[in-house]
Amino acid sequence: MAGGMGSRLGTWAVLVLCWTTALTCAVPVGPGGPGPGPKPGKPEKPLVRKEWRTLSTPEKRSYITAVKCLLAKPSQTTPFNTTGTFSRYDDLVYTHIQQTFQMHYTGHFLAWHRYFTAVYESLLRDECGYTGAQPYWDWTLDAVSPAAYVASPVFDPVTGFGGNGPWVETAPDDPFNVPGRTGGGCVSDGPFAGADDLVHLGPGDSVAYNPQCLRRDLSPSFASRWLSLDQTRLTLSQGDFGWFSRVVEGMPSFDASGIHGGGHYGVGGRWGQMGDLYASPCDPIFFLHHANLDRVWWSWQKMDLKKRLTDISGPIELMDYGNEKTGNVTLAFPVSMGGPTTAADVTVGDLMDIKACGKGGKGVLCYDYDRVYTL
Ligand SMILES: [Cu+2]
Repeated sequence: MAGGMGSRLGTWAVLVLCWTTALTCAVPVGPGGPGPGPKPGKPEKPLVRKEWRTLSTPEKRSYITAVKCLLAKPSQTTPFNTTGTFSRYDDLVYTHIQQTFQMHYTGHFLAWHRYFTAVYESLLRDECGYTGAQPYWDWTLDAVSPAAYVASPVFDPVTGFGGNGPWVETAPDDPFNVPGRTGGGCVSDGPFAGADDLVHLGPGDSVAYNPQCLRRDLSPSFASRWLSLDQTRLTLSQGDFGWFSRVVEGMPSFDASGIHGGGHYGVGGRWGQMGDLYASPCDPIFFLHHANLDRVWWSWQKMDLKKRLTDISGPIELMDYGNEKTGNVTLAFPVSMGGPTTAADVTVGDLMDIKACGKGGKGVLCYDYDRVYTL
């Protein structure tokens, strides 16, 4: 596969650079409030998350309508900072950008994104009248071939999120040239096409107001390699959480992407927001991809649930797999979505059980998946 050492070194150089930058970014602490979090006395039944293609056309429409509602509602970030967050949707993107180098390649990567996706789900429901659950994208169904990938119902122009952007040239020695990329320009069909100001933050760690279109750069051969059922099964076959999480996340190299990078670069390629480590939530497909990664984790947990509801490890600091800087994440490790999302601060331990529901007022998450993966 193309990419090789050049992409590895280039990505690493940027990682180190951005890591230094991220250290100067303060993370606002949330006041707690609506969204997921302990809701004493409120009996809850888990929402059941389903695969995108199994939703009815009206269900798909109501989800997209709620996403567009979040994109149109004003940001609540203003009291916390004076950044370029414009929409309520941007509040989540902002949180992701600010914490990028505190929660990727760490032990709490999966827990953090589990909470992030649940907060998004509750914003759609609480603030935009959506009545369903967050859908997921089971990319293993599409990764059977590059042609099947491009034809995914997720990219459908009428009942999905639209597809690719037109081809954008890249220098052949560009270290971020995703192997087999096919687009790069503004998404040209579907519900998010035609808006040159759908995205307001990024690229990279910039939180200045920067109106842009939504771009995609589909990389079908790359996606069919990393999002395959074989790769997913390899991930699920890991015996402990530390290795499971590492195989999900892979390494910052196109030769070792894992299922996480498979979805990001398979959709975002070189130029699309999904390929941007910081600003990737700008593409609404982010949340369907992360819901499925969460489903992979839940599938893995369910294979030995009692044990795996408490199995957590992995570094507190980015890539510190040898624990040379600090120790491992534990169940007591704090997870915050930052002030603007108004979601309560929780711990990793609060995020281990997706069906915690009421639990004497202490349950944070309350959802389930209609189907899980098995080995
Ligand atoms: Cu992320």
